[in-house]
Amino acid sequence: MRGALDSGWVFWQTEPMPHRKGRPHRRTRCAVFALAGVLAFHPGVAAAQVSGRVTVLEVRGRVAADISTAVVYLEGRVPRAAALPRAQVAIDGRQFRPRVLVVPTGTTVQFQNHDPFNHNVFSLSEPSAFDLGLYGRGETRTRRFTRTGLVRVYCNVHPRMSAFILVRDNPWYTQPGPDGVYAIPEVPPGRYVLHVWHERVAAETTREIEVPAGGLAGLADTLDASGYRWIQHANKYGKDYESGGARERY
Ligand SMILES: [Cu+2]
Repeated sequence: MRGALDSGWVFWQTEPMPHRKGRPHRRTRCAVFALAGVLAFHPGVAAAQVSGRVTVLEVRGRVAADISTAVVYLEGRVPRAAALPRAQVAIDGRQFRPRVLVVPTGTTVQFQNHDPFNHNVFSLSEPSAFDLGLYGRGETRTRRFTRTGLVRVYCNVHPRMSAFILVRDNPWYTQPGPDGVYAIPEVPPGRYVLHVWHERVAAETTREIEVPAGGLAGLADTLDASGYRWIQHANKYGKDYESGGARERY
């Protein structure tokens, strides 16, 4: 999923240069790193890894099978974003793939319809509400996400279709592996709020962390999804789906 994301961030740092002919000079340096995995920082900016493990528990203490759809992210510093990132969400077999997508602010997401029938992608999530209208096989419609937050994405034709797009204002986020283990690389030292989000847990886990220069390991967070109940969302007009929602065959 993250491999489909083409994005970058720029850190600007102005530092004094040695005086030359009595005039102070300043030069601006920047470091760009891409979220696709190629990471490069200004050598003067120390950064380290933040790692840990997420557990999502279902009823009777059963461990959730889809931990890798959780999102771990750090809130705090906001670097200056560069480039215009793009990401893709495929619509295939009446499902959004990926179902959970994390993108930096400014990302244009392409919703590609691979099904041989129409879909209508929309969201009522403020401040990123949108409606791409009805479009058919082979067509792609796009939406640019400029505000941080969680965007719940649905289809106005198929009530069971849903996706989640988390829009973040910094690059320090990741999704755990199937075992819940995660690592966020290249985190500059400082104070952050660690968030752990999962679609079936109503209250996002948040807590303050202090990242030292050497990084932070062994973080452990357990989310309780045992109280989750599936509820049919409304259509784009805020009404029930005419097809009867849950009765539609999938
Ligand atoms: Cu649809």
